[in-house]
Parts: sequence; C-alpha cells; structure tokens
Amino acid sequence: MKLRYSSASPYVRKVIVLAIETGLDGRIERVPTDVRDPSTDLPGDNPLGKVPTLITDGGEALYDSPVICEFLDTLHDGLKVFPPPGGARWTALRRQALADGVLDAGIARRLEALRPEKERSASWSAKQATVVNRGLDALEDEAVGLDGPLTIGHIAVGCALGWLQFRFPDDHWRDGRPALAGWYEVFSGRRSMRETEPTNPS
Ligand SMILES: N[C@@H](CCC(=O)N[C@@H](CS)C(=O)NCC(=O)O)C(=O)O
Repeated sequence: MKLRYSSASPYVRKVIVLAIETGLDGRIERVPTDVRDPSTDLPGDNPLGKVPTLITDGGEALYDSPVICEFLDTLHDGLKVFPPPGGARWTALRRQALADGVLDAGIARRLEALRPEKERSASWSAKQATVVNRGLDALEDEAVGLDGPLTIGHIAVGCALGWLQFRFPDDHWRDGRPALAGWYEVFSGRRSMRETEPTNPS
C-alpha cells in the first residue's frame, strides 16, 4: 500500500498512528505529496486533491482519513480501533467527527490567516475560533470518559490536540481544560504519537 502524505497534516497523522498501533506501518510506503504544488498529480488519485490518500495493494485509491482508517482496521487481527456496532462504536465515531471538525475549523482559520491581509475576514476567523473552542470545551466535558480501550476517537482527539499545539501554540488550548490536558499528557507519550510529531514539510 502507498500513503500519499504530508508531515504536517493531522488527518495523515491519524492514519499513521492507527497503522503503528495496529502493526500495519511496515506494510505502508509513505509517498510525500505537496498538495500546494500546482503540478502535483494527486488529483489523479483523489479528485479532491487532499492528503491522506491511500493506494491499496489492489490499486484502489481510498480517501478521506475516516475511510482509510476504517479500511486499515480490517487488515489486522489485533484489537479493533473501530468497535463493532453498538454504543462504543457510535461514541468512537462521534469523537472522531468532533475532533476532525475541530481540525476543519482550525485549518480554515489558519488558511484565512495566510491570505493577503486585505482579503481576510475577521468575522470568518472569529467564527472558526469559536467552533474550535466549543469543540475543545465539549472534549473537556468528556475527558474523564476518554479512559478505556484505544479507539479511532482517541486517535483523532490526540491528533487534533497535537495539531493545535503545533499551529496555534499561543492559543494555549490547555488553559481551563485540565482534564483534557491531563489525558493528552498521557496519550501523547504513546510511541505512535511520539513518532508522528507534526513537522513542516521540507
Ligand atoms: N476530511 C479530510 C480532510 C483532509 C484535508 O483537508 N487534508 C489537507 C491537509 S491537512 C489537504 O490535503 N489540503 C489540500 C487542499 O485542500 O487543497 C480527511 O479527513 O482526510
């Protein structure tokens, strides 16, 4: 399998963390992909032009990160990070949606800040910041419940928090969220998280 990736993408990080946790990492060749390069051939694999995109051994291109993660989870015999149908599954999927939604808003805010100053919208940026903060507050409220077996929800939350720390260090997401900060302190010590710290693409 081939994974088209960027070293800064939190969605890519979800896939690689899952692959490390489930012992699949050695089966995935990582293909660096610059999504901002106008000449990239990425749209040939993914018309949305986004990473992560996984090319399976059968040659099928899969996206986006929730789909890739669920596919990879079918390829190993260990503890599944997508629980079987039932309450635990919906909680895990909802947490993934919440964490991915925090990222979507955070990335929208970052892209807005990268536009030429006269094209930026302060109200749009403020709206995205509100979404991020509401999402983080919701995660703080349920942080105690994050103890328990590893699921895709945990992986997504960990990657979202790590990305916020990477891109918005001055926002101090931990402030006022002691339970979430405590959970992340432990979670970010996992080998899969330590080996996938975000970096700016070279
Ligand atoms: N919902 C997608 C989001 C993927 C995404 O937005 N990836 C970003 C990198 S962090 C990207 O490739 N952006 C390129 C673009 O939008 O042009 C997922 O979960 O995989």
